[in-house]
Amino acid sequence: MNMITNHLPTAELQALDAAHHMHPFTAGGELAAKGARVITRARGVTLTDSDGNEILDAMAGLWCVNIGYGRDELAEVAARQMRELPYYNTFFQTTHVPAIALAERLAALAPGDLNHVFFAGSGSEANDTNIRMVRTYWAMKGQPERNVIISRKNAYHGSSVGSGSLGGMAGMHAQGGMPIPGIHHINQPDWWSEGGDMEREAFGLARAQELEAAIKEIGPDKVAAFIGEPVQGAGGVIVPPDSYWPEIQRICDKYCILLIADEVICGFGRTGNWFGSQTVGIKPHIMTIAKGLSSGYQPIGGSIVCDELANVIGQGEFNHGYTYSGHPVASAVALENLRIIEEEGIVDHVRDVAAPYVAEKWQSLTDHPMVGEARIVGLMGSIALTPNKETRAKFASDAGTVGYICRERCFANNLIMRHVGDRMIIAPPLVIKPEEIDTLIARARLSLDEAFERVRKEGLWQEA
Ligand code: PXG
Repeated sequence: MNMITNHLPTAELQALDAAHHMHPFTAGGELAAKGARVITRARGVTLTDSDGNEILDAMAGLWCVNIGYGRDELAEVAARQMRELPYYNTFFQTTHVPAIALAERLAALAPGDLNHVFFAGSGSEANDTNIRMVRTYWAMKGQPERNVIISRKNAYHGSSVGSGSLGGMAGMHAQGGMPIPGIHHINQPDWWSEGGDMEREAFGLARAQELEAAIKEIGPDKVAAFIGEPVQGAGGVIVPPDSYWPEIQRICDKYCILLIADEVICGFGRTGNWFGSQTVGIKPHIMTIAKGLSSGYQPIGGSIVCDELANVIGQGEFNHGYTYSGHPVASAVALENLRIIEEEGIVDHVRDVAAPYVAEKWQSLTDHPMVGEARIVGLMGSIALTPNKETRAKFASDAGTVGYICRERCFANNLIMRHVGDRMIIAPPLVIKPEEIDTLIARARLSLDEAFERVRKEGLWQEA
């Protein structure tokens, strides 16, 4: 067997990768021509690639490495757990200590009566659980016709058939027979792109009221649940107007619709509270969790469920579960991650130190000619690129052309800042220090300048 190590030349690793590795959300041919960037190690907020470049990871991997890279405690817990009990399942009336301890911890951390955890291996799996759980709940309550779940366009809830259907990504729905029946999508609260002449708060209210209109149209006795990310992440860090969530909560309460908060990105400190639901002031019946639950050190997700739902579901057998539900190693690592977040005051660090420090600097980017708005909640932020700040115009080029140029400049300047269309987004590890925030902002500015120059040179500085 060939040993493939970090010591092979980058080009050789890239060729092997292109030959055998199919990448998620990636145009294969394009990647093969260019060669994937090979990441070899990481510490704190910094990645190292196979050429020795040191890159500031302003995306915390995929929004998940909340405590930063390189925490030995998690490696030690994993090794210990692997030696003691590497695997056992939680089906058929068995359990084990790591799953018990993690469920107990999550019940204590989650607000209100969210006291029960159904484990999964990822956010996608957890949202699939949610689809089946809310429909089963209503069926057990004698209302099986209550099976429609309302979500939003441009939401991201995962990539499996169920969770991808819950999500509102048109590009995903176009492939592989999605969405499944019984999912209804309303518009998102994206004021910058879709607000037209409306005031931001009035627009937020109007977009929330689309939920009420949809419920009336579908029939209140047919709607099971509404799902939303407190702050949309993969959709481009869309910070909703303040008016939005209180109105959604009012409508869910009025029609007895279950509220599912997808906390996969917002959870575990990202917004400056333990959960995004607390930041936007909602009381969900279910929270979807993953990512920051283990800071990405192990694949684990789940649904934290309120008493009423868990009690009703518990009256029968819920024919659902995954081989790795509550996996002992993943659970032990998640528990250790939560201990670190708690004992090191990482949520307080976000709220009191990092978020206020970055907010001002992030906002200052709006003085750049290409930046229309800059928004940030806790440590998830976005800037909208535009050729005209006054009118919030889009570029004449295909959406994402300018964003991609900017992202490429970021890469060249050793900064991972993603683009979603023509929005640039950040979600750095929560442990980021003020001086690292300075570096992030300096590299972002430099990359914006270089992108601006290229955009003008290539004749892309044009309004749609
Ligand atoms: N819900 C939300 C809100 C997410 O952001 C999922 C569910 C699905 O989780 P899993 O663990 O199944 O991936 C996510 C995942 C991106 C990107 O490009 C975002 C995610 C995943 C991959 C890429 O921003 N979010």
